[in-house]
Amino acid sequence: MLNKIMASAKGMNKEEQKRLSALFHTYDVDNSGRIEKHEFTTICQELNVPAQEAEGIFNRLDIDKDGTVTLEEFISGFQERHEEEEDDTEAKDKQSSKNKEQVISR
Ligand SMILES: [Ca+2]
Repeated sequence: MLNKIMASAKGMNKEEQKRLSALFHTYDVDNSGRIEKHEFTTICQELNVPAQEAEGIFNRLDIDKDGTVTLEEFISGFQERHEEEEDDTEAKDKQSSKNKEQVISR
């Protein structure tokens, strides 16, 4: 499992991995090692993220659809989005994604 984390985090700098890890633990209120859906939606409510958007983000992160997001899924999800950004988007789109990320990580 650790190898998979390392593989999916390839190309991501240490600083960013550390930041995502810290962010994960912020969401993981009960320190279960997984973000439960209700933990995620509760925090999104506090950040005034619309429930529908929160649900969409959660579903994207929850790769195996078991209703929880592990650190592995969390990092993979963000990594995939970074790859998408670099693939075919202009700087303007990148900026709007960045803003979204800041809303999530606040
Ligand atoms: Ca999951």
